[in-house]
Amino acid sequence: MLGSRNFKSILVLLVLTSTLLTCTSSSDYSPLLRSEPAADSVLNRAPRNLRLFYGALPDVPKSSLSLTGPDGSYDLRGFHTMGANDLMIEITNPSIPDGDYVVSWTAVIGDDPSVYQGSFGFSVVTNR
Ligand SMILES: [Cu+2]
Repeated sequence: MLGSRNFKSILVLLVLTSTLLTCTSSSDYSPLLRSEPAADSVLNRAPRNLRLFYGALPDVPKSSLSLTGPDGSYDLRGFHTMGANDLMIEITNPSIPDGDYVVSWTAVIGDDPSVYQGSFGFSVVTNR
C-alpha cells in the first residue's frame, strides 16, 4: 500500500509531467510557410527540386534538407537559397520512383538563433 507521502510525490510527478507535455505541444510553431512540392500533394511527375519558403531568409550553412522515400534516402545536391526567404536543393536522380516521400528540414531563420525543424510528405504517382 502507498503511504500518503509517496502518493503526494506521485501526484507532483504527474502534475510536472502534464505541464511539460503542455509546454512541448505549445511550441508547435513552424517558420515554414509553404513548399514545392506542397505538403501532402500528389504529383503526376517526379519533382526535380525541393524548395521551402520561410518567414525570413534562412541561414544556408546552418540549415539542411533531406528526402526519404521508397528507396530510402535520396541524394540531393546544390543546396542554396534563391534569396526569396527560401531553401532550394536539386534531387540528384531525376527519375525517382512512384511512392510516398518525406522531406525533412532543419533551418535557422533570419535573426532568430533557434534551430527549427520539421517534415512533410508528398506522393509521386506517374503510372509510368
Ligand atoms: Cu534555386
